[in-house]
Amino acid sequence: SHSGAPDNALFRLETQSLLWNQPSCGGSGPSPRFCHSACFADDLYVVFGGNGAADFSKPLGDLHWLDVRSDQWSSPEVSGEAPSPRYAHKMIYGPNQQLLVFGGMEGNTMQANPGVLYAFNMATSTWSTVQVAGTAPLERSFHTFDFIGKWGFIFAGQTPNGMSDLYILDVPNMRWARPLYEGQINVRSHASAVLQDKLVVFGGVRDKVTQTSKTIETESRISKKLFFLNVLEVKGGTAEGDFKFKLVTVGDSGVGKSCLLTRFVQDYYSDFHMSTIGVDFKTVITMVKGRLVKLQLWDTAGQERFSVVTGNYYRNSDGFVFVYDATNRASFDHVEQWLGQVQQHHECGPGIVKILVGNKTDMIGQLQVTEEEGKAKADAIGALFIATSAKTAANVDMAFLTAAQSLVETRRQQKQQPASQGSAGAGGAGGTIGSLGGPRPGPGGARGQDKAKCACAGGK
Ligand SMILES: Nc1nc2c(ncn2[C@@H]2O[C@H](COP(=O)(O)OP(=O)(O)O)[C@@H](O)[C@H]2O)c(=O)[nH]1
Ligand SMILES: [Mg+2]
Repeated sequence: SHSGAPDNALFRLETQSLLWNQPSCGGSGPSPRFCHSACFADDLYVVFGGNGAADFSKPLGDLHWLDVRSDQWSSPEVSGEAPSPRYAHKMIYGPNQQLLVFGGMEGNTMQANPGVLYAFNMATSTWSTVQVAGTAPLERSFHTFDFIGKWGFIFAGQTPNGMSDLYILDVPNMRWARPLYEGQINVRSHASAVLQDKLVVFGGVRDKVTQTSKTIETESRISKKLFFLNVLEVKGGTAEGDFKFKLVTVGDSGVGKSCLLTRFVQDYYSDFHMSTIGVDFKTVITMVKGRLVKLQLWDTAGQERFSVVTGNYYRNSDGFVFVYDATNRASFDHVEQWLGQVQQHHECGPGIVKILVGNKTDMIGQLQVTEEEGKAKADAIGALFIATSAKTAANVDMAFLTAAQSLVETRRQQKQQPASQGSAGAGGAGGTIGSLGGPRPGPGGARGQDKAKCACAGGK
């Protein structure tokens, strides 16, 4: 019907005959609802939550399932920490007979909090919250959540700051990871499906952020785009071992280093940034070409002067993120001095990645440094170049994930070099491999082999 009221009819498409029918089911099924979530748990078609009123005023928290062998509905007696009534969440059926629920809305507001993962144990009919390591995706709704292999994929949706992102829930290890993927898709209320090792995303509402002089406008339109997310080059899993890299941010005070890190790690930005004292680091686990990568991101807090930043900060770093403020020419002119400072404490050998980041590109009318100038300087100092805005999130993921990708490639090339070759590169402790301790990447990642220098690494 088109009365605008939620519905509770159940339809079934016979895939052989392509005929739709409405099975007559026994038991009492779910009340009329929309924006609920449903998935199969073996022979049970499970429905959880939703909203019972067209004006979104009746969030629901009940659980129902239809046994497709008998076409009988039932509603289990549940115990434990159940999620509050919600809609626009997503539910998947994971291993160990567990339903996993992420996101959703209770009312009309959302906060920039990390999302909570709920589990429902089908064997014991018990709800619980799951402890997951790593940085959780922000609270969101109208996202998708799919289970492929051993991983749950949470994609985009509506977050308090409207940004799209992709998170992987590594289910066996209960750990959040963020993969590298090309292109940023701001989408919500999309539909997803799994095709072998690909996540297929169709439709949704896409927010396009356009920058005119001095203004940023968001335009929403309904999409008919079909995306294939090839993130599942991860099929090989993490058997080869993880990479760990230390990345250090460098640059004048006020250029936006802390904002960039906060945007990358928590997908959050505020104009009113509180600075902390001392040196701080954040850890992100990401996925690059099927390998888990742990990025340790170091940030100085306040007092960025050449004399103050000490060798400890740079020691054993695998990469340097030089940041300038594109609306502040002095901060751009200081980049060479920062490089000089780094080089006093660090070898900057061939395995090291350098990235030059021109930040605050959202301030169109006030730019003092062009991208061309940025690129030229990056070339001159053997760095990659990326223009970002921590405020709009433009290219922020790209900046850090490009660094990670470049390091992974460099390490792979190094592994292929015989240990005796190319030892012309300055030796010594300068943080190449082994910087963070713990297991090092790859098969045969013995330190002797790691010391092999690669003439072609670093920079581009
Ligand atoms: N317009 C705009 N302002 C930014 C951006 N990134 C940071 N800021 C502002 O610049 C100020 C300094 O940022 P912060 O991250 O503390 O700089 P840090 O000293 O390098 O860590 C903050 O007050 C932010 O509001 C950006 O991309 N665009
Ligand atoms: Mg700072």
